Amino acid sequence: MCGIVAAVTQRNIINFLLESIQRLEYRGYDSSGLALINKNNDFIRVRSIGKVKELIKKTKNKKLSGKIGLAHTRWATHGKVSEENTHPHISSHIAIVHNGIIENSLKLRLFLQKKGYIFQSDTDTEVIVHLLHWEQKKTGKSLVEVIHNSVIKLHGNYSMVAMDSNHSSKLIAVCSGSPLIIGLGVGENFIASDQIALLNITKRFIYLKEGDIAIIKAEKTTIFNKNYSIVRRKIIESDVKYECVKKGKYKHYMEKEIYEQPDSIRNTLKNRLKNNTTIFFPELGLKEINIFLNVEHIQIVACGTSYHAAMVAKHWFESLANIPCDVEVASEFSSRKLAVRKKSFFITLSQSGETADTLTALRISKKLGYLGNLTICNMKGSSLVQESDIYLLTQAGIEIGVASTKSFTTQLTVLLMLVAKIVSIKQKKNNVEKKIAKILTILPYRIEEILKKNKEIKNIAKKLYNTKNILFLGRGDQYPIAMEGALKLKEISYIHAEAYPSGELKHGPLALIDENIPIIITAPKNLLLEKTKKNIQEICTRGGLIYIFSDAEINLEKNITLLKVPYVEEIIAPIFYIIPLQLLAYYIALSKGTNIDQPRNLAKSVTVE
Ligand code: HGA
Repeated sequence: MCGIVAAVTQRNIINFLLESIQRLEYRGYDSSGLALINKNNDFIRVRSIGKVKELIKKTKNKKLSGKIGLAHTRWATHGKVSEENTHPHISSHIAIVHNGIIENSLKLRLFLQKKGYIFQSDTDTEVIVHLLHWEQKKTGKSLVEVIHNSVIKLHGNYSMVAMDSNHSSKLIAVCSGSPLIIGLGVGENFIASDQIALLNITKRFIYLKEGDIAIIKAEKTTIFNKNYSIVRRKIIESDVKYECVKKGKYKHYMEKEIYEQPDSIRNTLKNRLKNNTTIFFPELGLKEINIFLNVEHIQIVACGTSYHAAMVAKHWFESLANIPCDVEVASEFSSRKLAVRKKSFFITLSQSGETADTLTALRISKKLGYLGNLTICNMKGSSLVQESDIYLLTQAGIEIGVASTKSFTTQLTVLLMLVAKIVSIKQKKNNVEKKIAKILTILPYRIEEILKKNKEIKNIAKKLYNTKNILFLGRGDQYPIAMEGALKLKEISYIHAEAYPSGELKHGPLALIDENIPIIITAPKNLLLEKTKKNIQEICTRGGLIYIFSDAEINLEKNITLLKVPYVEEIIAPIFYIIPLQLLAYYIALSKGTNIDQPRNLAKSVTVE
């Protein structure tokens, strides 16, 4: 959350800052702002509430010019959405943009107020900039030294970029709790929260590590690690294409990302399936194979959509590999005393690899005696990838829509391959692996088929978009799919949606049923179908409006709408059945006219706890 971009160049960077910060808007869209140092070595600051387009409007006709500057798009944590609270914050000759939360900001604010500082905002960020100014005034040291000496006084996360109008040739960046990536140019250098912001300028990136402080000049960058020793960090050549960040023929990123799923799954399978019979993870070495040979329990920790993927994986770990698996929301995992099972292995899931709750859980897990840990993540170079023993990358490509779609189905693809591999390692035979490898090769085609149902789903959406509440039901591995379907709908249409296991309805929620509450059920033809049919009957007799997605024959009573979906192999049914629910949420939101890619109050990549 919160997007940062900054540059030090030989040219006027105003357009670069505006374009790049707009590309980071998915990280927060409460307000945005920028500051430049002009040729007289003065700060020029422009800030605006709302989307970056408001900031662009404000900068028009202003003839802004500067070769060094920084910009920010805010997801407010401290202080309401207002222009005063919008970054950059300035204290005399120092300006900063910040991503994170300063937990002891109140105490520091009181201290600084006593020293005579007058605060212009309610943010925790303004505390940092006055603290830096105070320390510099006191010690006369350079900004980088002052930052190095001051960060120990800050509790919490303080990824930030600072500049000093008395020394206008450099930016100072600090990486703490959320990502900062240096983009290397020719005679110019950049820094941003995400490579997306810089892809049209450079492909060469350095991912700062936790605790790093960097001095970025046009010709040179110098990085200090957390012990304040100069370090060389690896330069990564990005293979992400700039075109990926364009919507192309689609109206919304979310729509594009839903339709990209066959290809993102193909990319995730690429180089991992040999002859369509063997699953191949080059990332797993002898050490990991030994761990999986001995593992007796799996603990998965994740948030949001990734948590739902973990819930599906629990079914696979237990039914295919016979390994008990527990799944927990990351913020809860970190909020209680934990009893760790014997020979347990720890797995995290995250699209961005920067999810603060999940990172905290991983850090806690390292002290608890797990056999090891692994992350399944979409972002190479992210904090979770860097801090985990091993990582398996999903190849979903850049996901910009705040509501995750393709990252969910590619996570599930990797999870199913992983379970199959573990079965082979543990059972020393590969019949399950062979079967799953074969089925996974068909999966992208199955998804292409279900995507063709878009028109019928759109028609259902037209009937539902005015509803206030919707229930989602699923049984077995379809229950997490119901949860994910409900989450998609809540996120982008603001309709209240709840998911229940189908069998649980009679234990309470049945009381809600009347002719005004639609119920969405995914019911693949499997051993559980007969029980689900009984639940459908119970709802029918109480007048509920039922919409069923199924490949089975269902008796059509007057309040049942059946959307017949193509056949799919049972094991991949969760990956398949989420697609119509994603489309349903999308078309409902489209009919309602909500902001689909940037729903209110949300941001992608949740980098605060
Ligand atoms: N605490 C700062 C920055 C917010 C942030 O990083 N959000 O993800 C503020 O409220 O402005």
